[in-house]
Amino acid sequence: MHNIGSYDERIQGFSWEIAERELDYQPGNVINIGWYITDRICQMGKGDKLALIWEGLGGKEKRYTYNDIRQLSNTIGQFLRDLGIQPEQRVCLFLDRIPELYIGFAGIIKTGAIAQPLFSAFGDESLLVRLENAETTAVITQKKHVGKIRKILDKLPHLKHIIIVDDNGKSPLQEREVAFNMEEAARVDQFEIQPTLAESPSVLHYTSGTTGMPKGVKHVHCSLISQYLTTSWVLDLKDDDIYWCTADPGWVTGTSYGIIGAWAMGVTQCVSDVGFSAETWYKFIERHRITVWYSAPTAIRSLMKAGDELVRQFDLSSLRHLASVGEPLNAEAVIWSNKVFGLMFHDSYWQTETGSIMISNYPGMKIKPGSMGKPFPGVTGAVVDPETYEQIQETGKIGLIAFRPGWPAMMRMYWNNEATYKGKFKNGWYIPGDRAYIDQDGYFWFVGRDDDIINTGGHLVSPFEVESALLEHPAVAESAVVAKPDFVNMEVVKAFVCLKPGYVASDELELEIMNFIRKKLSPLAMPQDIEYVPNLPKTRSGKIMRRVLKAKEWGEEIGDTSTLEDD
Ligand code: 6R9
Repeated sequence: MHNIGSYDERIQGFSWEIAERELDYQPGNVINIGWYITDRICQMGKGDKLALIWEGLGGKEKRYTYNDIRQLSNTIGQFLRDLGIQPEQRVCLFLDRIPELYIGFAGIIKTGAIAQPLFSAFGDESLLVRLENAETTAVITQKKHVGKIRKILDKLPHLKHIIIVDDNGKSPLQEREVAFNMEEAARVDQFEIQPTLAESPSVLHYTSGTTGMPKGVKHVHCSLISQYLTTSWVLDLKDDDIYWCTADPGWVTGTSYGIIGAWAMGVTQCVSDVGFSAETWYKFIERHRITVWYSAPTAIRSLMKAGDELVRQFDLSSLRHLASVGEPLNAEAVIWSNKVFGLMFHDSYWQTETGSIMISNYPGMKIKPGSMGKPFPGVTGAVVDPETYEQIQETGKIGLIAFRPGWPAMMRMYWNNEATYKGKFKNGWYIPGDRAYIDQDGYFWFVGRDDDIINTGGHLVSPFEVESALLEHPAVAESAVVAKPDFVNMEVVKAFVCLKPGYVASDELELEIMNFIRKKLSPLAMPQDIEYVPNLPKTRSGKIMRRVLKAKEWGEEIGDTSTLEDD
């Protein structure tokens, strides 16, 4: 029996009280996610149960029980409090997928501070804009990443502490740096957890903006209510499951479902910090007898590419439920997974902003391959007219996806950016910025994004951010960045570049520019292709028409170019 029971019955008479009851939470009371994902599970008698099985390079493995993560998160919390970290200050996690990332997350939240996870692959520029915008007080990081912080330290007056978790004392610590070793520190058994309330801030995730710099999405402690119930009903976790969420906590999937959801249910999670290859992933599933697997279309398409024969070399019979998020999940991928694993990937749709799954295919419900499924019970979803924001009643007509605000995990604000936040609400709807249609059975079908943001392997990259970084290269006069189709990543970054006088187009220069962006921003934001052009198509008002360049890449009709500069 699936946790959700029958979808249609859950829709009738739905109330978030179902989750509140299961969490023993009463509105108005203290709610601290850090307590819920560690102490509460121990109080339920599961202190000796495994919370985390971690694997790193070179066959390293570490295991932590719920009592371990309770004590270790206390230890980190105490260390932060002793440093003087105050509730609601931002503490950034700039770590590879090591145990300190997962346990540190809980530790930060226990103090009432706000956890700000960032991908450790970020370069100094990506890091700078996010730490500057959040006015971050402390960063928890590793020796190998500290150089990137040192480089930008002068520009970060708010950053008081750089906490290094793997300092070996070999080279001297520099200004504002302090060493903390989670494994060696004296374990703190009793810690006074900050009595946060439903609306107290908990997590700050950065997501790419269309025209401006990245936006900090502020979440609050009661997001737990949605995250818990969606984990239960969509991912269908049960007490004896071994769960693997492949997402990095630098991305919202890695926190909402790679830390909070599963631990709030007291389930054993596995984490791999080894990187992707089809073989290592299958081995990981086989070795740990993974039962529930939450992944992303890019990974699934890479597995498809690796072929059916490889799958047969492993015993993957432990798997019982598969789910996916981040980009459109092609019908072929769903059909393929059913062929090779005997299970279909269940697509789910949501955003950093929504904090929890909004539209999904549920266990036990008929899957239409290629469809995102139906709104989560308790969430009112629709498609609306892009001009009037009136709900579209007509079956199959494309409009903007829209949700009625009111589910617990919804963002509460874009950090220091109320105007952009307000702009996301129209006619009483929250508008995520994606286009879709609804079929006669109420299933949602994704059509595309309503903006220029590039979705590369599930990661959102802002053309604006890449263009800004490109301008910092001495050879670049002007550039336009668009999505280029790609089988595995769905989209990759492509840059059209006009060179400054005196620079000559060459393959070496292309490589140099690519590398420049990789270091400044991240490997994902790095253009996979650079095309030198003498000039860029622009509107009469001087705006670059990315649409024209993108249509060319995708072999589509260019559409209305009446505002094009030299038509
Ligand atoms: C969780 C997450 C959100 C954007 C979203 C949409 C795209 C996510 C999708 C999907 C098609 C799906 N997206 N899931 N598109 N089908 N199942 O991905 O958060 O990084 O904020 O991205 O990703 O465009 O608006 P985030």
